[in-house]
Amino acid sequence: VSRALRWTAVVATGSAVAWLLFRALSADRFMPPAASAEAAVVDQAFDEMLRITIPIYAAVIAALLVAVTSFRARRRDAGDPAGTNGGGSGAVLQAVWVLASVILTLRLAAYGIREYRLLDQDGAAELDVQVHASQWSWEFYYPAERKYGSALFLPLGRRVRLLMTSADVVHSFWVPAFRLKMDVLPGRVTKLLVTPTRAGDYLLQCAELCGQDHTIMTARVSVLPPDKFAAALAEEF
Ligand SMILES: [Cu+2]
Repeated sequence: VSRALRWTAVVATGSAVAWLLFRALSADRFMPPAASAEAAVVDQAFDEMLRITIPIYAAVIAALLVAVTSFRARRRDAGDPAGTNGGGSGAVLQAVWVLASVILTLRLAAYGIREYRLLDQDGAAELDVQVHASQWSWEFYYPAERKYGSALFLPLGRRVRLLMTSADVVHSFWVPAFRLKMDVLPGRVTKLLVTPTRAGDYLLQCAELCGQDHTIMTARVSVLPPDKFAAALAEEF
């Protein structure tokens, strides 16, 4: 096989793999539209990770396919039946590869740190809501208004702090549209800060296997403009 043909095969295979993965993994394909300030940061990090990792993965797959089909032990290599007598340029390649991996890993870690700070539990909030989880339902309490509810009402554009605890086993508060997930534990209060950016109804789903009815341990999250939020609290409970 000619060298030009081989490189064409590498580029074509790599491009096909990259295209397929980008299509399959783009964030909006398996997540609902982003509805919080936090979600934008998470999606951005996810997209950036795809942009870094997919081309590398595609290049490795393409090179692997070419290597498997092209570099085989030949008759004249009889003294080296395994065909392992390679050239001497490996050291430079390895050094470059290790250095590049370290830089890329640090870059990905920076995103993780940024998201961790985003969930900073000491951040100031404009509203506190208590979240009570139990097998197999959610209950919400608004201490300022002294109101209970089975749906979570949140004011649009306000930074809310959720103070969460469980009456029995470990549950997990997960609102895919907010891209936020936090364990809810018995005997401990976990906190989550969220700033809703889009009015509408969203799904809260328990994300920790917690018994027989775990899959239907859901609740409605309703993001409302501030005036409607006040009205809903007055009415609903
Ligand atoms: Cu649960």
